[in-house]
Formats: sequence, structure tokens, C-alpha cells
Amino acid sequence: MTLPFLDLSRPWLRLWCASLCLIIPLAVGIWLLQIDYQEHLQQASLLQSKKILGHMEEMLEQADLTNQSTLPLLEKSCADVVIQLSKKAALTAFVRSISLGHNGHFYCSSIFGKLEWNEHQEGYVQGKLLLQAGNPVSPNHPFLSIRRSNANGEVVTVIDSDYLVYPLNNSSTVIDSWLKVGDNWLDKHGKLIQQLDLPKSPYLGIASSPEQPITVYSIAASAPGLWPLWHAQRISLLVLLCVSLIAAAGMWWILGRPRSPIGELARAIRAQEFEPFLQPLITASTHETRGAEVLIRWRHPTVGLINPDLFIPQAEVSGLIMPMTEQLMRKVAQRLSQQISLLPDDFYISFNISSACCKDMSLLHASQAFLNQFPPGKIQLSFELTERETLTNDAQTLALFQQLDQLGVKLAIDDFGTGHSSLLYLQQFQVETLKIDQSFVRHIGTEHISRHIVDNVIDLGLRLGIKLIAEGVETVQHATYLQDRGVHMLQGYLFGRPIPMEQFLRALAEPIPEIPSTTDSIIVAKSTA
Ligand code: G
Ligand code: G
Ligand code: MN
Repeated sequence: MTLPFLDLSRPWLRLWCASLCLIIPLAVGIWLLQIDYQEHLQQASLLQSKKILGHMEEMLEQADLTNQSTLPLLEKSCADVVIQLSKKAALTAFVRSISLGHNGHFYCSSIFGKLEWNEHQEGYVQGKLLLQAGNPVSPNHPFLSIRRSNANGEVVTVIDSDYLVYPLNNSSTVIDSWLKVGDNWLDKHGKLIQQLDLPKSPYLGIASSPEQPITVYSIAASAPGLWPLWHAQRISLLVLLCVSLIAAAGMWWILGRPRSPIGELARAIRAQEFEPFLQPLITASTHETRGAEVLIRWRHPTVGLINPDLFIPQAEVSGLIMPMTEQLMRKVAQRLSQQISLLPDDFYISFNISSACCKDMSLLHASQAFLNQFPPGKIQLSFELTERETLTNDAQTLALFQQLDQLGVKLAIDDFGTGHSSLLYLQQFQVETLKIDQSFVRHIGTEHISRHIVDNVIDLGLRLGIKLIAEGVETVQHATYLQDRGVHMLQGYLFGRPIPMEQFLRALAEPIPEIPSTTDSIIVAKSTA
């Protein structure tokens, strides 16, 4: 996917987009699940209170029925009823003891039989219920007294807090519940609390009994964290995670898909993936490096280094060749200008251009920008145009080359001998240099016809006053032959292959190596390319 201003296929942007596809659905999903879970908590708190209240009411009903059936025993003496009382207490669920009293003076208990003991009856909520912290029999062990009275006195049935705690405890781990009777509260640990400040939480469920003065409060922690959410929504969270991972993987895949060759070239230009490789140009007489030809290479993030033959034709037809050349020129100027001290004066730098670069004035502007980076006289900028591609001599092209000439930029005809440029053409475009094609140079010393072509090209160049560079110089024999016939500069594997610019600059800083004296060997100098 390529937007004009943003290349989403770059590794970091691709990773970023894929991460967003993971994080956004995950975050939104968790948020929705959280909202759902909060609603669930709200309902669950109320539900839990109602459930607990139901249990409590059941216990109280049992106790009250016992009280009702015990009321007639108030008319008899303790000795007469104590066995009956004990039996009732033993057989009734949840009941710990039953006591008989009159105006707060208790005289008979199912546990102790006859006894003397006073209790204030005002504490009973609605005269019915009293939640107490303990008594001499079981100090610090709360219990609930259920009272019923008539004209003969009152019956009090006690339910142990152990029974009350059971429903309070038998609830969710995230919801706490309390039983409230009057001003007293009983928590799930069986502790009686007189003044309770309920924790602040929006998830409060309150259930009150219509018959009994009891209320059950249930509260969920106010901000349910991820852990309770994970417990409650495990399946949904796993599905969400899978969907988000699939979305992220899909985005990663989409952004990494191969695009059209032209789209890929445009992306590579934006990603600055084109690199200059430099091959030294040697003066034939002194064997000094006095210049370099810049040869483009594409450092593709996944494919690796790509040679120009594979992408220059596409760049030419798509109109991308000019931005590509501009990028190359910018990179060379920027790096060379930092190492000016390494360069001899009038250092010759030549770029290959296509006729597609000559359709407007971009090349002129790029040349101005290039030369502005150097002090005058430091760099001799030249463009090589292959002879296989002839320039149209329309007004626009002529104007471009005239202005380039005025700027001091030279024109060289590349691969000379393989095309058919007329002498008129050479004059019209003020050609400064001819580059003798390597196919002829290669056959020096072996083939008769090629040698004649080389001789003729040299002769032509010298007569027209055009500088000569021989390409593809691989042996000392080639070098000697060309030098003897007056070729000005030599280029080829004998002196150096095209190498990355950093390596070229390092080599420039080193002392000049001796040119080997063996006549016929192919020397691969400082080669990596
Ligand atoms: O360096 P190599 O042998 O791979 O170059 C192959 C061809 O690509 C050569 O013909 C060379 O002129 C051409 N070439 C190299 N760099 C450039 C460039 O920057 N622009 C153009 N138009 N052609 C180039
Ligand atoms: O078309 P142009 O002259 O721009 O092509 C230059 C190409 O020729 C470079 O890319 C480089 O790889 C190749 N080259 C340069 N020197 C030699 C050489 O000595 N032998 C061979 N075989 N190729 C060379
Ligand atoms: Mn060239």
C-alpha cells in the first residue's frame, strides 16, 4: 500500500500499522467487555443481595415459627417445659437456643434449663430482632435473637452467626455482602460492626425484607481490574485476542505484498534505496585516479543489491529516471563535499543519464545544486549518454545542453562504437568526451577488426579534439596499447571495479597501488561489486 506521502511498507511503519491492528480492536474489545462486565456486576450485586436475603428470611421464618409454637409454654413453669424447649431447639434448623422471659427477666433456657437473667428489650428492632456481639456463654461470637411476645411474656430464639455467615460467604469473590439489623452489621467473616462505612462503589445492590427488619448490602469493587475480567470473560477475551492477531497479521501481509514494478520503484525512491557505486577513472599517462563514474545500485530491503540493467528500463518508461538520477546526484554531492581534501582539483565525476532526463530543465537544476556543494574548480561534472540512445535535437534539448555547457557541465558519449552518432551530432551537442565501448577494448591484442575500430575511434576523437576514455580495461596490455595511442583516461577492472562510495573514498585516502607488470592477467582490484 503506497500513499503519495507515506510509504506504509517500510518495516517500521508496517510494524506500527500491524500493531495498531492488534491494539485497537483489543483495546476497544476490552473496553466493551469491561462495560458489559460492569453492567453485569451491577445486576449481580442486586441479585446476590436478594439471594442472601432469601436465605436469611428462611432462617428467620423458621425461628419465628418456633417462637409462635413456643408462646403457649410461657404459661407453665420452667421445670415443666424445659425438656420440650430443648427438643424444639434441637429439632429446629439453625436454632441454637430458645429462652422464655417476662419483661426482660428470663427464667428458662433450652440449654441451661432454669435460670435468672435480664435483658433490655428496647434494643430489639421493631421489637423483633437483635444482632448482638456475644454473650457470657459465647463472648465475641455474634448471634441474632428473634423475639416474639404476648401478654404472658416473650420467647427469644437465637440463631448463631455461623449460620448467618454461610450465605454471606457463599458468594462471588468480587462481591462482598453484609447483613444489617438495626444499626449493626454482620460481615462475611462473622464480625459484628457497629458503624460501617460501606466502600464507595457504583455497584451496590440492596435488598430489604418486607416482613423482617433486615437488609442485605452487596458491593462489587468499584474498578474491576483485568484479572476479574479475565475470570469472568475468559472465552470472549481469547476470541478477541485471536481476532486482533488475525487483523494484525492481515495488515502485515497486505503491507508486505509485492506491488507493481513502477510502484515499487517509486517507493524505493522515497525510501532512498538507490546508492552510488563509484568506479575510478585513471589518467592514462600517470595512472592516477582523477575521476570516477557513478553507477547506480538499488539496495532493496529484502532482495539485496540490484544491478541497474534490471530497473533502469522501467525507470525510463515510467518517468522515474529523473528523480532517481537526482537522488543519486544529491547523495554523491553530499558525501564527496565532506571529503573534499581527498580529491585532486578538477576531479572528474560522471553520471549516466537517459534521454528521458533531457525532456525538461530538471537536469540543469540538479547540476546547479550539485556544483554548489563544491568550491569552483574542484569538480568537473559530466553526463554520459549512451550512443544507443540518440538525443532529438529539438529546441528544448538543445537549450538544456547549451545551458549545461555554460554551467561547465560536460557531455560524454557512452559505449561509443556501438551506435551511430554522426559527426554533426557530436558537434551539435558539444560532446566533450567519447567513451570507447568495452566490447572493442576487450579484443585488443586478439581480434583484428576490433583493434581497427579502436584505432579509428581514437583517431576520430583526436582529430575532433574530443577527450577519449577507454572502458573495460582489464589487462596491462589493454592499458599500454590505449595509452600509446593517446587515450586520455582508462577505466576498467584493472584499476578498480565499481565499489560503494565509502569504500571508494577510503581507497582514495590510501597510497596508490603499483600497476602490475604481468601483461595478460586480469586483475581484480579492490573488488566487492
Ligand atoms: O554498473 P553496471 O555494469 O551494472 O551498469 C549497467 C548499465 O546501467 C550501464 O549501461 C550503465 O550505463 C547503466 N547505468 C548505471 N548507472 C546508471 C544511472 O545512474 N543512470 C542510467 N541512466 N544508467 C545507469
Ligand atoms: O554502459 P556503461 O559504460 O555505463 O557501463 C559501465 C559498466 O561496465 C559498469 O557498470 C561496470 O560494471 C562495467 N565495467 C566497468 N569496467 C569493466 C571491466 O573492466 N570489465 C567488464 N567486463 N565490465 C566493466
Ligand atoms: Mn557509463
